[in-house]
Formats: sequence, structure tokens, C-alpha cells
Amino acid sequence: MKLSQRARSALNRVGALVLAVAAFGLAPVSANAGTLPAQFEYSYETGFEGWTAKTDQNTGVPECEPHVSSVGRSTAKAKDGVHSVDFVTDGTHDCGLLWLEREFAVGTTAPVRLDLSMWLWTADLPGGGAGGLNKVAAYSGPTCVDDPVQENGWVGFTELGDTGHDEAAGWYEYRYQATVTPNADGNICVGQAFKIASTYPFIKHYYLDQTTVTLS
Ligand SMILES: [Ca+2]
Repeated sequence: MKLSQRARSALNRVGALVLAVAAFGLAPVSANAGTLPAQFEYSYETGFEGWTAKTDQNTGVPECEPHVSSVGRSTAKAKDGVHSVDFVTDGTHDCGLLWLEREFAVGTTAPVRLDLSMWLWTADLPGGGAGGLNKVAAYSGPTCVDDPVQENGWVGFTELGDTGHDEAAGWYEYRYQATVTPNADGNICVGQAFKIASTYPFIKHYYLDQTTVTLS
């Protein structure tokens, strides 16, 4: 009887650990969604939590005039916990793409439904000028992006909205939903992106936090 209780207790501990890993996003680099539906949350409290940070300047052939935009982490703002992702944007040339991307193993090659929620801290007001026309965007596809291409917008990236808001500076939620066909290995790639679409000859900071990826 005691052994059985210990076994149950151990199973409970394993269950609690699985829940904790899911809750805090400490999943392996390629998050294994296993049986769908599955939900993953990221707060960027311990590094990028499996996401890869990229810009158009350091990924493939640069599309824009040289700019010093970068993606880092910060404690200046946080929606959850004390850290967020810091999109450091140089608007000198009115051109640029910064993004995080992550592969998810979905265990099927059949199309899956993606629901992405992310929160951005912005102080921009609507309209032109000092950044209000910058865009939050998202990417999904069977593979990640090795060389972003700009035609009418960045190819494969969907613009979700401006960074400018009538209300005060603060956190705003952006949502993206898509049906994604996995690659032959049963993986999809998800991207959270920031597009420079305003001209401002200085550096601006935007903060990203509390990402939820739901796959079904
Ligand atoms: Ca956080």
C-alpha cells in the first residue's frame, strides 16, 4: 500500500512538473506540442525561452539601408514578471524588420490552427511623425525565415496593426490567427515581428511580453 501511495505521489509530482513547464514556457528549442490542442506561454524571464531573435540586417541579404536595430531583453518594462523583449528600432531609413521566431513540433503534417497573442508596450500616438505608423506583424509557415524579402510589405509577414494608439502609453494586445501547413517533419515556425514603417532619426524602444501560442 505504501509503495502504491509513493508511486501515486511520484506521478503527481511528474504531473505538476509538466504543468509547470507548460506554464512557464521552459520547453525545448523545438516546442513539442504533442497531442493537439496545446498551449504555450512565454514571459522571457529566462532568456528568449527558445525563441530566436533576428533582424533584416543580420539575416540573409539586407533589404534596407544599414540601420542599428536590434532585439534584446530588458527590465525597463514587463507585462508579466520583470523581463520583456526589447525591440530597439532605428528609424533613420524608414525600413527594417525585427522578429522572434520559434519552431513547434505539431506531430502531424495536416494543417493546424494557430492562435497567437502577444503584448507590446508602446508610447506612440497614431499617425506619422515619430513612429506611430510602425507595425506589429506575425509570421507562420512550414519553415522559419532565412532571408526576409520586402516587396509590398515583408513577404510572409501579416501586419496586425499600428504601434500608435489614441490612449496613453502602455501595453496593447495583438492577435494573429492562421491555418498553417507543417513541413514533412511535422514542424511549423511562428514569428512575432516588428516592422519599421516610420521615419525617425533616432532609436526607439518597444517591449514585447506575455506571448501565448495556441495550436489546435
Ligand atoms: Ca516577462
